Amino acid sequence: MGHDIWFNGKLIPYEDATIHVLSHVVHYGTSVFEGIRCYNTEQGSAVFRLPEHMRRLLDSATIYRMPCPYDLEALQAATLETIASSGLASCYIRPVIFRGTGSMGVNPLNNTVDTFIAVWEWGAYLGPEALEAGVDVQVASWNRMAPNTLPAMAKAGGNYLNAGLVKMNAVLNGYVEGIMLSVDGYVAEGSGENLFLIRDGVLYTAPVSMSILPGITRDAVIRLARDRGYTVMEKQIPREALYVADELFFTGTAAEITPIRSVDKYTIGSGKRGPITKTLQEAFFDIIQGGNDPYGWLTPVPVTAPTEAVAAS
Ligand code: PPE
Repeated sequence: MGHDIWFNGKLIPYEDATIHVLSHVVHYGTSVFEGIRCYNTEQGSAVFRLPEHMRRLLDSATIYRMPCPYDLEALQAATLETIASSGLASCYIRPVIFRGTGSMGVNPLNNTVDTFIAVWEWGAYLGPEALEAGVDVQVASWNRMAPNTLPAMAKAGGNYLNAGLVKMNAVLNGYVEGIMLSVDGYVAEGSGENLFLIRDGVLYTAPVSMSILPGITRDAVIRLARDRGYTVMEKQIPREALYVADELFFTGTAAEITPIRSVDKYTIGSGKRGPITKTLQEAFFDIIQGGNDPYGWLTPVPVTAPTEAVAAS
């Protein structure tokens, strides 16, 4: 069935990776997590920005006062071990730190802090055609959380109750995704992606003060764009700027760089992937597919001896 899961320090069979119904996380959403991708590059399997993801995971745990017994190095080693044991050349990686059993009630301080890492195969997040054709989206009627309610910088399980409402409405209305506005009505991000807008050759994206998740793909795209001579500005984007954009795209580990071809049935640009979006996708794919790594963003997965089953296939 599924691949072995690294649970509190060791790999265990998929079937055995279970938790108790009275775990704190089940009742109160007390988990922090990451989404990371391992790519089968032309130079071998490699994980994209592994230290940056694990640092954000530990930051999320710190914000929620979850003392994780594993440090940055240990989490990276555990990830590589989990991938290697799966035999997958490319996969999505999901590390989670959560509050387990101990006592009931809101206070999590007396509950266990448990850590696991799972891997699975995951294709294009917003549909197989999306990376080229682009997606149709709507502005969500649910806002991103206000500052000083839930910490937006933490990638916490509970945040995704809000994201789930946005995603369900979008899908039930016939769209692929919803764009959330901040509490004061500026563009924030998608339910699981950051957003970039292009107008007259300049890239705009919401600042972290708009309660966005500070995306690692967002950071990579800012870097790739600036190094190609584009101006990138982190500033407040009014909702209506979406409707008159030349190009729009989402960024995220799962979504990678996905063009947006319409918002609220306004056609964006020519209704197809725009030229700057394509340039940035190509730069990104040169790293994750080609394995060319000018920024040091790839961590190679150590090659293990193939098992009989793998060798036979
Ligand atoms: N905003 C949100 C709310 C978000 O969940 C993600 C990642 C991003 C921005 C982009 O961040 P980064 O991956 O560091 O570039 N969303 C993850 C979870 C998706 C899911 O459905 O689960 C992801 O892309 O892995």
